[in-house]
Amino acid sequence: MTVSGPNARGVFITFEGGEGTGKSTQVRLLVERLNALGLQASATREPGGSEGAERIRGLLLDPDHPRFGATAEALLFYAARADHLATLIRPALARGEWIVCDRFSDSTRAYQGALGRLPAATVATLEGLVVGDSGPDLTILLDLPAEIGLARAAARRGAAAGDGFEREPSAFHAALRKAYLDIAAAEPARFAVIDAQGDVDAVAAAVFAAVRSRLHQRLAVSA
Ligand code: Z5A
Repeated sequence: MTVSGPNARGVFITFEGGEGTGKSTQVRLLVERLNALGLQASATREPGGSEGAERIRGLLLDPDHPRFGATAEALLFYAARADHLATLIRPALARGEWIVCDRFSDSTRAYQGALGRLPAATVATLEGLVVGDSGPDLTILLDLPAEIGLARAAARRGAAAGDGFEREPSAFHAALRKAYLDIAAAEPARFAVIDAQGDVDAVAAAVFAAVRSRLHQRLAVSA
């Protein structure tokens, strides 16, 4: 089922949070649940999600290259986002579909803005230019003490080399958690903050409860 009538634009949900907080896992589970309800929903991710953006992802997350500075990173993330929006997100929303995205603009606000010290006004200018009125209807912030997320990500990675973000010290990841909570507190109508310490099923239940509570009119189902 797609969305029709006065709410012809689809629904855009983003997941945010630090490393290893379970975003990819929960994006997949939410899309499966929406599809099971008969809704046309797809998962995507940033950086990436479209062919051009995936190429830029390769530059940004190259384990053999140190991190670019915050300005270069913001421009690259926004170049990728422009392609992702133009080729995948906006067309899907125009068809009335649901898009569930693993990271989006709030990642740039947190990583390049708050942590990279790029002025908030600069990040806001890029966001206005590229995203405009195509921002998310709901953003789920998966909140977890940094050390738990880092341990989960390290266990999954095994012996593989981490990228430049994963090699940041633990103080970086703790500051990132606070930055995300500050961003969410400034926009409580858009954000749902979920405690991600529970097991996968418990977190998935909390995520769906937030979707149902915030988007019940768009869901139009009794789940
Ligand atoms: N970045 C940026 O700086 N600016 C931007 O604008 C954007 C991004 C868009 C992308 O990294 C990097 O780019 C990211 C920010 C930066 N840097 N970092 N760090 P990525 O896409 O490669 O990785 P990530 O976004 O950080 O996600 P992740 O590390 O892959 O983690 P995750 O998606 O949140 O978690 P997961 O893969 O679902 O789960 C991790 C492991 O934990 C896995 O083994 C799961 O099975 C397990 N897991 C999941 N949930 C649970 C629960 N509930 N309990 C126990 N174990 C669990």
